[in-house]
Amino acid sequence: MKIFHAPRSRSLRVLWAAEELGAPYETAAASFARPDPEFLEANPAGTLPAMVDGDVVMTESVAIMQYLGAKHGPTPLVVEPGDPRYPDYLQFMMFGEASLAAPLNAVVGTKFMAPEDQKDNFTVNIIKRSFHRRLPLVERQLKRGDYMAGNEFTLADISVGYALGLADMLELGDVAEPIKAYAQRLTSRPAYQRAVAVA
Ligand SMILES: N[C@@H](CCC(=O)N[C@@H](CS)C(=O)NCC(=O)O)C(=O)O
Repeated sequence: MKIFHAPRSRSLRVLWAAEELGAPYETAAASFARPDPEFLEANPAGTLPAMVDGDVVMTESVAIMQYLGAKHGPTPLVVEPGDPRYPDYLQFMMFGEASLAAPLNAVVGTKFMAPEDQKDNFTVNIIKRSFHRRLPLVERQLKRGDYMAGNEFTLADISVGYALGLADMLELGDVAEPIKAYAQRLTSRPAYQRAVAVA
């Protein structure tokens, strides 16, 4: 399996999941600013990640994690339908990208590419506020267990954990103590440490 990767991009989710699952992979350095032909063939949209596994080509980080979980399972990292934790697992798997990380792309673009006098703008400020308004859902979940789907770490935590790390990198502001402690639990995992060290 080849993963097109750039440090700190959403391909980190895929590397992290692969490390947790013990799934073998190789990486190819990729840039969405200057995509090379091999990367564009795997993902004509030029977004990261892209994953090629034989005839399988996928480009959505959360979907790739689920593909890996199914391929390398059964594993406690995946919660199956029928398990009482399944609705939370499903919800936070999606929430991490759709509600938390996806809107932050506009913040990333503005922070790194906007002219100085356009960095502080109405849209970006709304997105930052709305990120913080969504965090109470994470906080409520942490009152129910140590992770998003109960007391065991699952792939849903990689989905949410990546978004929390992205917000931190963008200096979006302080989060509540339980969320800080949760993020710390996630980033201290050996599999995360191995994934984040990949260049
Ligand atoms: N929903 C996609 C989002 C992919 C995405 O936006 N990736 C970023 C890097 S973290 C990117 O390639 N941005 C450049 C662009 O949108 O052109 C996923 O979760 O994989």
